[in-house]
Amino acid sequence: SQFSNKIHSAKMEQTFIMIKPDGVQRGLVGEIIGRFEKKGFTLKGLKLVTVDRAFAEKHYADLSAKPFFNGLVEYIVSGPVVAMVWEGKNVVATGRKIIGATNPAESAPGTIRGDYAIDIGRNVIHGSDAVESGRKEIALWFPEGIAEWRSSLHSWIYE
Ligand code: IDP
Ligand code: MG
Repeated sequence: SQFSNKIHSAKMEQTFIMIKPDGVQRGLVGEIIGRFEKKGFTLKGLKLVTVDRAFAEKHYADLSAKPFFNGLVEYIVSGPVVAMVWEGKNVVATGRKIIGATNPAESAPGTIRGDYAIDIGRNVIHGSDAVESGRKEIALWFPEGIAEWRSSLHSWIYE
């Protein structure tokens, strides 16, 4: 074909992305999904869910010793969130760049947190910090599994 078959060796990854309750309440769902879509990443899982304390504590288990842990859990259970799985080459690290620094005071303009957030405890969005934590988070949030499909745009996005 006119297209290289290098796509078969492209290092595909998956990441767990969550639009937090403030992002949902503020009407940022479409904007955020659009940024990942337009970049070229593939949506593999999507749902609107309200989680309970125990679930939020599990998701943020690594932070349980932090002084802000309780407030963080309260924040995450305060309303529905949009849970997603996105797939693509380097999507974990690139997703974190699209999201921006944890503290919106330090997030660059052009990033989601840089453009739409002010306080660290209302920073709109979560993204997995490594491929392995992504795997764990996807298993936690999508025990039912995720969609299996391949975008027909694949060869227009990957060389
Ligand atoms: P990340 O979301 O950029 O990966 P983490 O260090 O994993 O940042 O922290 C998880 C979440 O906990 C942050 O997104 C933020 O909402 C909250 N958080 C982190 N540090 C603080 C803090 O110092 N005060 C209040 N909330 C915090
Ligand atoms: Mg984190």
